[in-house]
Amino acid sequence: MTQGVITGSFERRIKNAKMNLIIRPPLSIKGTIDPPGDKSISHRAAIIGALAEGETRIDGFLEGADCLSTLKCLRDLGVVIEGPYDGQVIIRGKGLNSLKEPETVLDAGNSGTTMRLLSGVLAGQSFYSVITGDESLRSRPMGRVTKPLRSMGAKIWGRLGGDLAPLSIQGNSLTPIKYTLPVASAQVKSALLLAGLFANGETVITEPHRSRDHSERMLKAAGADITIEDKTVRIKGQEKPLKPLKMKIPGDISGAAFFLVAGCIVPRGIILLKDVNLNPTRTGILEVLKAMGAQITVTPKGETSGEPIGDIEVSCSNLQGTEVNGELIPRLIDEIPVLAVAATQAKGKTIISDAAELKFKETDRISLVAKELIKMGADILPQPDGLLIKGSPLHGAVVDTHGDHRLGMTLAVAALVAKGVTVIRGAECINISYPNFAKDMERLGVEVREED
Ligand code: SPQ
Repeated sequence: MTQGVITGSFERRIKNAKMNLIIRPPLSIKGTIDPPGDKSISHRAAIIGALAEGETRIDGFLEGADCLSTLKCLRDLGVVIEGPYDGQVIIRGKGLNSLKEPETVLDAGNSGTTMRLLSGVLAGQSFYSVITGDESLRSRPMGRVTKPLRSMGAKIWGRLGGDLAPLSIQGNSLTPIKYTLPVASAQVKSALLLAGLFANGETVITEPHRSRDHSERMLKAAGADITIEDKTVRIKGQEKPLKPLKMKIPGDISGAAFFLVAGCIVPRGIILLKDVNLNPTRTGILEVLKAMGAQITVTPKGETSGEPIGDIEVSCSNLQGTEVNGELIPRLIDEIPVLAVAATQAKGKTIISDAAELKFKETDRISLVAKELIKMGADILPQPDGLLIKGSPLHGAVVDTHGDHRLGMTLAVAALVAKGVTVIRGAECINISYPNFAKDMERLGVEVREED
């Protein structure tokens, strides 16, 4: 048995060794957290940097397994990358047409963002490539990107007629399309925008609701011909080289969300989260928690790399149940698991609907969030498109992450208010998006123990 989360984390990230987290509920929590660099922005900084001409410098790059998968794929495509060294990455981009045919199968690991965004890039190359991922990623739907990419002229094959990875892509010359997404998705939108760089003319993409817009912001800063009007984005085939950027990646609000909820529900809790990304396409969680009665103070601190940032202070609050649906969903999709924990500690009923997309994440987050929280005594009912939760006390239990990082951290937050000890099996997956999660819990005074 190993104790102390801090020393073991790096080795575990490399070896992906099995690990359980054992958490005892604290009397209170207090402290300051610097959330990890934003995962979505880190992926995009690396990919757009690889297509730019010149040296892209990234500070605060998320060194989680997903973003490391993106760097590995780019290196296999011939891109020269230094780092990450303590969050610093240098990408020596050689332009839009500089990628090389990979000698090996590209491995996106557990990362949907890596596979979907790179599919858009690979579709417009002059070479052949194959991209695959782990068991979870190989079961996630890819038809949402392969179908529109095919209508741009891409040649893509995969299992189930192109819906499942491994995807095999013969790069081709692309023609622009006008495409309306059936469901809001930043990954599909971004894949098509990246493919649009290689198309001959203007690609037009419309979403039913706005999803995160980091690709649009970064492409614009790099000199792409991109315009945004309400829910429609237009991009023209890129004629000039993309400019390399100097970027400081803001803190990830999706990582911060675990501590936002923890601060609200743990008695006498008070947490300050520093330099968090406040992009309005990501701040749905703040709006919902405030509507539930959370005591949250946001102090804006301007912009970093074209993204608004600020500090967020949260303290223990009396929460009320609420309804979450519609345009809010894409603005907090990854925070719904931990929102469910907040709802277990709220007075009354919380109804989350219009969120069927949760079934297609690293796991089916509707059924597994319910299944694991029920083990801790939650009154939670899975619905076809969401969750129905009634406030109820929680108790410690042996629970499982099912390999899903966000489910792992959600259960850790639930453990903070559960009576007795909670054992979280398969907690090594937390390294996918938040390598210092357990260390940050300890920083707030929580007793967290690792067990091999
Ligand atoms: O990359 P991956 O595995 O798809 O990651 C997740 C997550 O929980 O970290 C989803 F499972 O986040 C997605 C998010 O749900 C990251 C993302 C992005 O960076 O563009 C967009 C969202 O997905 P989608 O399908 O709505 O575009």
